[in-house]
Amino acid sequence: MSFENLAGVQGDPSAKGSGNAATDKFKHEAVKSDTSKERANAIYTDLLAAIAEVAHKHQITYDEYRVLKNWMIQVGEYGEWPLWLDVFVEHEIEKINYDRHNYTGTKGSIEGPYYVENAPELPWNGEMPMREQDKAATPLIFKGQVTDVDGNGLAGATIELWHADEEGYYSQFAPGIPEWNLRGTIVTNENGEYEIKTLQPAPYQIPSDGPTGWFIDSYGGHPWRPAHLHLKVKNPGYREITTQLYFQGGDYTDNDVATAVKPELLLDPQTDDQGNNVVNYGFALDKED
Ligand code: MBD
Ligand code: FE
Repeated sequence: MSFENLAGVQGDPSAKGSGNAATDKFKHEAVKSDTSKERANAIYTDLLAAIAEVAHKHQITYDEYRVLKNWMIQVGEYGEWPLWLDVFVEHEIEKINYDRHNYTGTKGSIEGPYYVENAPELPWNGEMPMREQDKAATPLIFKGQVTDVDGNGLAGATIELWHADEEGYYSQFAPGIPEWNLRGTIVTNENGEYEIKTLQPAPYQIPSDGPTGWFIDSYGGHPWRPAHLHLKVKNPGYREITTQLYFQGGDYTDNDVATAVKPELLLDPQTDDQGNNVVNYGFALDKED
């Protein structure tokens, strides 16, 4: 294991920039929970027992303990807790909260650290806001219908779509990108349909020159996620879906660093005569319970 450059590292400003932006954004969210003292006690007791078990099992040394402390300080200073937690923990929370219900609609996946609410509205057949340079990527025409679980179209449902540009940057989490680049809120037509033009995303390397990257290096892992689209689909009276869509056969669909791929979420776009990738995907929303 190599931890020697942990202290006083001068990371690339992009990792620190997107990290701290994600932390600042999260700090503005009103987070609260009505967890009781009894439940907190049960959770913390088991959590500390799990830590004790690992420490004993692996006979953790004092040097290793100090490296952990230093690393945790660095994750905070780089603003990477949203990144680290969403990559390594969120998928378990998502699974627990999905499995608790008898949902039959579209599967969810993790939100990740780069969602921003209130992206500008787009018509059902619009184009995602993008720069001239983004148009060098292969266009992706993403279309389909939002329905209930019986297949009835849901008019006026919203699909919030956000994804990285061809260099792997998300607007509002990296400098120099227009505020709402590759972010939009699509409103379905009277049949629940949508058809949106965006660009084909590429495999994505999570910011890896900060403490999350050191963590991954330390165990010989890789920092890649498969190419993905992020989505939130909403319609009043229905369960809100937060999910991601991936591309069949794409790199890292089998070994996503964030463990967030599900087979139901793989797209298989076809190329049309104009060289666009075209894909149809239907979202089925469960009734709120
Ligand atoms: C991402 O784009 C992402 O989707 C996740 C889960 C973590 C880091 C960056
Ligand atoms: Fe992402």
